[in-house]
Amino acid sequence: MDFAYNDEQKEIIKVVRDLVEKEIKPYALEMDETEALREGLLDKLAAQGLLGVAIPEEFGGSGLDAVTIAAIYEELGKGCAGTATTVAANALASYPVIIAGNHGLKKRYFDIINNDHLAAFALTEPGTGSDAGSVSTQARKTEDGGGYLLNGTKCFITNGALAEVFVVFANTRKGGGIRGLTAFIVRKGTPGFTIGKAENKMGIRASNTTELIFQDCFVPVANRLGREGQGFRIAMNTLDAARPFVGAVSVGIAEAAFRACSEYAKVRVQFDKPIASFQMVQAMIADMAMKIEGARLLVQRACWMKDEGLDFSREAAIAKCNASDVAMQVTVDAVQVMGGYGYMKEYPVEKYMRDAKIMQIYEGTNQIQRLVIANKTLY
Ligand code: COS
Repeated sequence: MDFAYNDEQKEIIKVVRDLVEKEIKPYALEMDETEALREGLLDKLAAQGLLGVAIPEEFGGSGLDAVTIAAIYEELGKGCAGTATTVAANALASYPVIIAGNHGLKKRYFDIINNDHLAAFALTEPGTGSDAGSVSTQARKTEDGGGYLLNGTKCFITNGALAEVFVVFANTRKGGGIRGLTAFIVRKGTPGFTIGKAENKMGIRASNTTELIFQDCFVPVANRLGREGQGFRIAMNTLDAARPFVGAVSVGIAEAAFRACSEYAKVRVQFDKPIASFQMVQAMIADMAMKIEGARLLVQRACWMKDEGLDFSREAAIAKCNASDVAMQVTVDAVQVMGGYGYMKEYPVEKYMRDAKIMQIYEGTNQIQRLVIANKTLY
């Protein structure tokens, strides 16, 4: 068992950390307020290959292992979870193609991302959240059999207005249900495909979240991922792969909040002493440290299991659920340690607290994660 990053991983982490310190952290609040990435930031992220971390090398990506990807996302999470979400959505939208795309589709899809474009994963609908099998977007085969007409609305889609390509889940069976779920690749600008309203969110505000609307949108058979009815399994395998990365971003948020409130506690003087010298504050700091260390190890273990080709579905759910709960607890406590100042936008911890909340919700609520963990533990 080796707990250390290798030299290559250390070098990658250093490059990302420098980028975060210089280009992301100083502008995190500004991006939170303008609800957009700073001009030019996406190009800088793309120039470091961060949009294609999950894409295999043979298709022009960096083909990084999950442990390294998680380390990258933790660094991004320390700087701005909205930016991390924008970038991580590309990995989320890469997995269905890695899992089920044929060679030609992979080449076409990944060439677009490698050309510095964002991608999006579109499963959720107004009536479809935790019950992922209940997708009501329809994919009706055209009479000549050459393709499908997509009709329906997706919501809460990260990168909706920014992405060039989308993985869209629709139902090819009349009655709907899990067995009809099918995944398609749809390019921005395809007739019948429009971007709906952008959401005004509590946190991760630098990331873009929109509706997607499909009205008789023609998608050729060649853009179908796998077979009809394979969509649910593709979605589940994708979420398994991506959930540890939500855990990694959560660890980043928690670490940033922990550091901010620790530094503050050392200089904030009350009753003639730095508040860090008071045992009640020390207990909070110690609890935060334990939770963060544990969360990081669980994220790394889930990623390591994936890299080793082991069954990691349960560990992915554990990693995501635990780390996001930790991020919520730690950020709430960080605000508490900083008192009134923690509540103000002058300090970064209120943003960390808002950002942490979505980690418990997206890519499967923590209730669903507990369900997965319990089922995989009991049966
Ligand atoms: N990997 C592979 N296959 C899986 C799987 C996984 N992780 N989870 C379920 N399956 C398979 C099952 O084996 C089953 O296959 P068979 O019918 O061939 O036996 C099938 O999928 C249905 O499984 P199940 O009955 O458990 O499905 P449910 O409808 O009960 O849903 C949950 C399972 C709740 C786990 C699933 O709907 C889920 O993950 N929901 C959350 C969705 C989500 O994360 N949304 C976030 C939005 S996307 S960012």
